[in-house]
Amino acid sequence: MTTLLLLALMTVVGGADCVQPDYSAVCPLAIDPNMIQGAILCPFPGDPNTWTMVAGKYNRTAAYEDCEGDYPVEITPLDPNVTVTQDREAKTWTVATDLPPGMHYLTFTAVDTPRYGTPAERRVTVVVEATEPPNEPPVLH
Ligand SMILES: [Ca+2]
Repeated sequence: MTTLLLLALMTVVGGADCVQPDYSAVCPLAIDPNMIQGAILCPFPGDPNTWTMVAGKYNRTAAYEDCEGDYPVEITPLDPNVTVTQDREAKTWTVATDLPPGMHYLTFTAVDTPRYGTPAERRVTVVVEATEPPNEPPVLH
């Protein structure tokens, strides 16, 4: 019940007041704190109850915003095996990578650059645990 209330609160606050969501309070995985930079994001946007996946291709599409309105935002992954594409019109960012079994900490840096003034940077870490896929031996007839 407390978790649901917290999530509802985070959703409302995050959308209305441009506050960075942080799901560290609801993440059930045993996280290595040394691997976390910034806020923790769940692997499947809109589903903070799912933190694991079967190893393989991983895609994640979510929204981004700049609190002041329309400063250009550049999102880059720290891991060179991860790619990020941005749809600047829809203001969404899509992560694509391949995850072997194990814990994964995908860190991203978002920088917005006003025409005048100092660029502002934020880091977030998407946490996900990939499990080995089921594998039965082949069947011969
Ligand atoms: Ca800004």
